[in-house]
Amino acid sequence: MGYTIAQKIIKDHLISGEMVQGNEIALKIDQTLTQDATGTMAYLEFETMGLKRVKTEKSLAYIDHNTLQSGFENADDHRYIQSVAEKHGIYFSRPGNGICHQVHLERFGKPSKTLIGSDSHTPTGGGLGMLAMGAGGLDVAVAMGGGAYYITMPKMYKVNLTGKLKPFVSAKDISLEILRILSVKGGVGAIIEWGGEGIKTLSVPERATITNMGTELGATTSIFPSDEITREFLKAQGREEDYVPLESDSDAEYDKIIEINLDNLVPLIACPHSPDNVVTVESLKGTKVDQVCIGSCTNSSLLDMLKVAALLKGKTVKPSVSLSVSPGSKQVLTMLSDCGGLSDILASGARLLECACGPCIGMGFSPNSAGVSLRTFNRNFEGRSGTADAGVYLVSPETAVAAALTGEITDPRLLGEMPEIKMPTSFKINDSAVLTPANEEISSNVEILRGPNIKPFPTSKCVTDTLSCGVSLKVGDNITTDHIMPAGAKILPYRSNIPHLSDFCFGVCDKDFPKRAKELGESIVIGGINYGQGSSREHAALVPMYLGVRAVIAKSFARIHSANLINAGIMPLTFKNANDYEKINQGDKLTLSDIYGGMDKGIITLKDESSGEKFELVATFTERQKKILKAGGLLSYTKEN
Ligand code: MIC
Ligand code: SF4
Repeated sequence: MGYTIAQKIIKDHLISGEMVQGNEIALKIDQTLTQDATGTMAYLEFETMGLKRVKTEKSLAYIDHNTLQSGFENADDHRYIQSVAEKHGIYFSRPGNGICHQVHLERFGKPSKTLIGSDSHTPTGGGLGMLAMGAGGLDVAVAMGGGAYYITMPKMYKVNLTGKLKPFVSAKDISLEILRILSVKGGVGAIIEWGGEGIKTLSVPERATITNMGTELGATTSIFPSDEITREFLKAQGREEDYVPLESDSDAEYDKIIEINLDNLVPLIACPHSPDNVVTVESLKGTKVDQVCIGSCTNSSLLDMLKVAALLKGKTVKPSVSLSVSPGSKQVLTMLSDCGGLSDILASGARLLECACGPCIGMGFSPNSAGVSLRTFNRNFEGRSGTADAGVYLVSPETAVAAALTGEITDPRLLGEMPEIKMPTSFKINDSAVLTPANEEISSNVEILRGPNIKPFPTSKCVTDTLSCGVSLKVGDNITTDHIMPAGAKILPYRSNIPHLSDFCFGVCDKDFPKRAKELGESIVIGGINYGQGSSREHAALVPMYLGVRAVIAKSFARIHSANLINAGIMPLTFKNANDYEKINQGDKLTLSDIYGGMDKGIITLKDESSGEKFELVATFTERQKKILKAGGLLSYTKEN
């Protein structure tokens, strides 16, 4: 049997484990990236390991999330990261240089390499044929130190594209179509390979839009072959030498094959509050729109921006709509400006935001109350925009422009002729905003700059053989990390201050949770299907850990969050019988006994002391995970070892 693209990369990077679906495998990691909102924590963890220099081929620290400096906190964190990077051999991408995934794609990603990033949209690199995965900060810290990255050997899915996109239908619509087909949990445990004749019509940035948004499927990652289109892109970026061809074998086997005919695709839109809530744009026509945002790591490439500029040229944004445009990188912004596209965008009445995540993570530009916001982003989770009652819709750049010009949801095909946009054959290269680390001889002189906002890493407790405590919270299906640990301009500056963050934990679901959890001392959280979907933020595990959560019992978990819980010493357990979920109530007292024996058997018994009923919980942990839990988390485990 032949290999899929991902299996080939896994085979070349396998340190231990068997490439058998469901087995734990350890991978060698070639590149890492961090962003600032998860980076401070990752570097504090890296420092704790006591290593002098990173051992990867290339590690980068990007500043793109917390660029709103409304107090000393973010600026201090940036300085901290910059100094750690300089000292430990990490390249530092300065604020303003762009969104980590866009810059990484342009300047550093390489086909056939492995990349992990402390950000769930790291799979953007799959557009270049990399095996790129999102991970918790601690996993990234370990990889920087030369340690392996552990994943469960995924299933392999293939999406075959045929045909060619019609004008005004774009890569984003392909992403929305696959979300419509598979849902936000349809990719869990799988790597999605994109292939078929149709991919030959997609440039690298378009492919990257698709692999970026594959995160919303819950997939481990998504990947495209590395072909002539990849070579052209790398050549245009002045790094043709990074090109290596990569494709799956003709007899590779897949667990699922999905066919999408691009000829039949129409403009799509994801409705509040989930990226898989997808309908046609046409079906919502006439809905009044208050705000439109174009940008984010999904749709901020030069290609996207040139399209937007061409469609806005000579036209004016409706007075009732506020339009923001954030180019993905300094390269994109410079080239957009040089060709005159930026002037066309500004002349239309759009507001230019800096090359950063911005509104995507609620860092400014929150919508008006109960506002309707159309965004070219990848997530529309409740409250994420910063306005609790806003309705956020996810769309392509074409659909975003149509709404900005008409003031309502409008099928972009009504805009007339689609201007022809070509990718440049050479990009403008200027890496001045990427700082090279100090060399080994002088790095010991580099002083680490720590601000007062950086609080010590919270200590976790070891998993004991018996756990007896109350249920502090019961939540439903598809709870996102934005529910567990919200972001936004008011909270994000405290990403290195767990005690302060803890006041906001689960704020979207229940404002009293932090107080209740503290009163209980130790507690258990009950969740539904796909618990912890969304971001890679380990804060969604570290903060509950700080508040005394010892186990989360759910119907199923999202991959990165489940790993983050284990890393924080919290047991992720699933109901053997999903209906038992109904029988446990918030406030019940639960006892889990013989936990160690149960971990070996794969089943732990739970007694609900309030009802007297007993239930079975699935506890399938690898030997390594059991040791991590018993040690009280990955940091203690790593130190012990
Ligand atoms: C996101 O898109 O949710 C984020 C902000 O980029 C996160 C990381 C974070 O929470 O800092 C992610 O996707 O992992
Ligand atoms: Fe930034 Fe948004 Fe992309 Fe997350 S999804 S990395 S917040 S642009």
